[in-house]
Amino acid sequence: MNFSKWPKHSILAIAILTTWIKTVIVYHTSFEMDIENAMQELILIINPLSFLLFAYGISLFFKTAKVRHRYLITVSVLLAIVLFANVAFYRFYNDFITLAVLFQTSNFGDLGTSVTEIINWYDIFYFTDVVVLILAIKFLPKLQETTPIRKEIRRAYFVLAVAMVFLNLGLAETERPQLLTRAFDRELLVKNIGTYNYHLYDIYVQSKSSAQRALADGSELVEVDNYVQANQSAINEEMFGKYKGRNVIFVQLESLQNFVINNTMNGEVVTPFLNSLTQDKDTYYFSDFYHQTGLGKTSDSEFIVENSLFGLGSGAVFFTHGGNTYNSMSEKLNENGYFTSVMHSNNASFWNRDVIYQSLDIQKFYDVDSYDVTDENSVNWGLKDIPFFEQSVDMMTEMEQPFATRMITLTNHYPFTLTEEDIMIPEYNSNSGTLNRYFQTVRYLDESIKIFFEELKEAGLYDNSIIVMYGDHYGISENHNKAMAQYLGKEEITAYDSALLQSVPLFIHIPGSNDGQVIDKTSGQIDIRPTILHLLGIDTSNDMQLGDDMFSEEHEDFVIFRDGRFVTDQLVYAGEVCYDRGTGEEIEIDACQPYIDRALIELEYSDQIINGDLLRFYDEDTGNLKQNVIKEEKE
Ligand code: GP9
Ligand code: MN
Repeated sequence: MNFSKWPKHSILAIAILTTWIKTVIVYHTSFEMDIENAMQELILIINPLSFLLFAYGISLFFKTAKVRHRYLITVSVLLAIVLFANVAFYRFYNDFITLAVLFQTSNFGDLGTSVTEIINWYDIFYFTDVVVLILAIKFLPKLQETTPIRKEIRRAYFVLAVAMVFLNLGLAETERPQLLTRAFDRELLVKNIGTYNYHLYDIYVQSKSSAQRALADGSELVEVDNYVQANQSAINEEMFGKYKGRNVIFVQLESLQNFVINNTMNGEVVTPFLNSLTQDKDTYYFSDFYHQTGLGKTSDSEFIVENSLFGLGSGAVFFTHGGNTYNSMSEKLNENGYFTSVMHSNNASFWNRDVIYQSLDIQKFYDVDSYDVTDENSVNWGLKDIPFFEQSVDMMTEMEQPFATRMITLTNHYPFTLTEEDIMIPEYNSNSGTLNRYFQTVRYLDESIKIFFEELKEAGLYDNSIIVMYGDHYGISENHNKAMAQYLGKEEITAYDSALLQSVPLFIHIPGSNDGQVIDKTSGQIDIRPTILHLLGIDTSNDMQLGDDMFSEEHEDFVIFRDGRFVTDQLVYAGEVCYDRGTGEEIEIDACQPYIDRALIELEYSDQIINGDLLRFYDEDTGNLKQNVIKEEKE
């Protein structure tokens, strides 16, 4: 090879290429990333490039080759350290590093003892690109060392870098819509925007929330507390503690909306088992109950139920505030002798569950690794609901009692697909494949719950438990309005209809209670925490919660959605229009105004608590501010 022919920017090109190739090899050898199609593979291959072009490209601004080379070596060493740190972390936690976790020092207690097991001698290969770069600088002839770099070249170079960013984001958006706004999962982020960009994104999200946290001092809580106290209804004495000591099994029913309950599709009953529960002597069926989730979807509904606070207006609070102090329902249950867990057959890192569950004091997460998942028993997102319930009940028999667990189903999730043998009713006939298939997966979900009840009885867990089941969020978005209008026999779906379609079913099934009823009080997920804790005889009068006991005589028919819409027994407010609930007619805004104001206040208080991490200042045993915390934080 004739070295004198090497072009001027060879060193920069070598730095970019070697780190790029190394990163792609590391993706494939050191992380377990499910690549499902050629597009995902392509995104994975190109995703380190945009960041590397920028990071190394800054060298073009330095005048002498010497400084340029020093800079390139420094960057390559730093990037190698970052990548290797992720590899080491992944070996232990099966997850990528996030700033929030780095600062949760308790995590590293575990890591410290096993560093020697995590790191091997051959890990030196993770620094191969640094070595190649140093050798290249040493041995390649130094051409035109001091000529300054032409502006046009620099400009063209950065135009190319920006184009790479757009290409990457564009491809990622087609593969995963709303990737950045919803921030589902670190694995998905890394898969789509690359490790290095992922860290930038994480730094941005975390610094935004720590700035808000740093500015808070707890004094904001006084006003919130007054509001909360004024809004708590008197407890229902008869119900308080009536089921003390029972196990509680929450079942989050994926994407289940209320419109399918007691309804048919082309003559087929969609939810025969759940329909029977609406008439059952041991079941309270709440027929005017709503989800209150935002972009965090499933995770928001978990958050709302645990904390009786709203999720956030943008992003998923599970991600953005996973390290906050919370006074969760699980924490209260632990204090009252319960063993708390979540059962869900997905990666632990999805929705940042592995991290926030520690903050929520959930004692055990039965994630995908607790289940036997095979090609035969899975579809769509993973383990089918019937084997999920069967395997979960087996694990429940081993749990220390009383226990409280939250089971999260998966099969009735977009794109609503089933394998042939699980199809029990035909598809619907609209222009929306999504809605057409939805009825079939809902039918399957219904069947799985029936089997779940039978399994609980067989395992001897049924009589001593309370089973609380609710839809987590809508399954059919407004993109399918035309098909929905056809199904509901309406001309069109208006903002009024859309709001009412956010109703999800809630069943509180209490074996032996003999008091089953259909309850049409207007309520929402935020009310579950106080309602259930009160049934178990656990006091919540000092808790910073925005929900209200649904069994209270004073419970107000008023439910607020995350985007400011609301529903009462008389009114619906949506699309900035006030509707008479009974007729669906538009009415004067004055009728809605007091509720509009209250909705904004409640959402604002909830945001303040979360953004300021205010519960770290609050002592829920006494209902007072922790004075010492305020002082410490200020020092
Ligand atoms: C993932 C599952 C689905 O674990 O809970 O989340 P979703 O997409 O419905 O928010
Ligand atoms: Mn969901």
